[in-house]
Amino acid sequence: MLKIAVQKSGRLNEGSLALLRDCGIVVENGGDKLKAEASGFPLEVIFLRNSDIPEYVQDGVVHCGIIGENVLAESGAGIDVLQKLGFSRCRLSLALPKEGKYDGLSWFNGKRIATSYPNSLQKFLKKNELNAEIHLINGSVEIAPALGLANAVCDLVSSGNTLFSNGLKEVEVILKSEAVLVASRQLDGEARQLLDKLLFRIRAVLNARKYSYVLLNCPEERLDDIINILPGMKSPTIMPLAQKGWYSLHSVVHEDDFWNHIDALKANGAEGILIIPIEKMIY
Ligand code: PRT
Repeated sequence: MLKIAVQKSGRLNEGSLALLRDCGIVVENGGDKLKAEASGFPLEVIFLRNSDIPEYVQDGVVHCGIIGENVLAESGAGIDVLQKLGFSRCRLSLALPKEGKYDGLSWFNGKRIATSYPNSLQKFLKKNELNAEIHLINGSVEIAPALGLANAVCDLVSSGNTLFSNGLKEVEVILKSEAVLVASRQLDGEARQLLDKLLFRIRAVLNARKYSYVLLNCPEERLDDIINILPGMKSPTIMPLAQKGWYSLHSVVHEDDFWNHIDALKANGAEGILIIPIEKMIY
């Protein structure tokens, strides 16, 4: 049985369980349960605080876990990132009162910075040869400048609303983060095999989330142009329509190119374009 640690409650919990669900693994997350056996895969889920997970993985109490990259960077735990998971994206940033004149990194010299991420901040200050004082606060870091406790803050930012409503502006990004699957470096044979199987399912789900399936109709004389726009995984599927001289073309399109491709398809005579989500994608 593979043991995975998932955040008990908070921003990572829902995305983690949704990812497992999309992998065909159902976990009951009711009440104050500390652990639950999943159905659909030999998996035991241990519910922990996000910040505690790196240590549990490092010590081999669990085989793997889903955490925010920022937590791993801060903990410095000796564990491996197996896969970026594409949710709970945020950044660890430096911010200061919006009326302050910011003229580059040297602004921080001699300043006091409030943060819950002292190790990541210390590393950044050292790398940039800055001499600032770190003021450790657990929670509500953004109010520190208004209380006169610090000149600036180093905190997680997602939409930027918290900084804005506290009269702060973001001036430097220290690191970017998203949810990641991490694993212990010492796994026995069975755990390693199960983890490989889980990773295979996760990758199939993540690939599918990045692509859509496209079906369209086009006249024969535009087929080559359309194939150039939509090369597909290997090459597109082409089928004749009942109407002579017309074809149906099926392919996949990546989310990054999606709207550009749709515009180009329309401009090249594609009609009746259907876009369908893909559930799993295995190369
Ligand atoms: O208690 P536990 O250790 O389990 O969790 P946690 O204290 O890390 O709490 P949680 O659930 O708040 O965050 C879990 C993880 O979600 C973090 O470690 C990040 O990897 C990720 N994440 C993504 C965020 C945010 N976005 C985020 N916006 N974590 C915190 N925030 C906070 C931030 O600290 C600030 O207070 O949200 C506020 C800013 O948000 P915006 O949208 O106003 O910019």
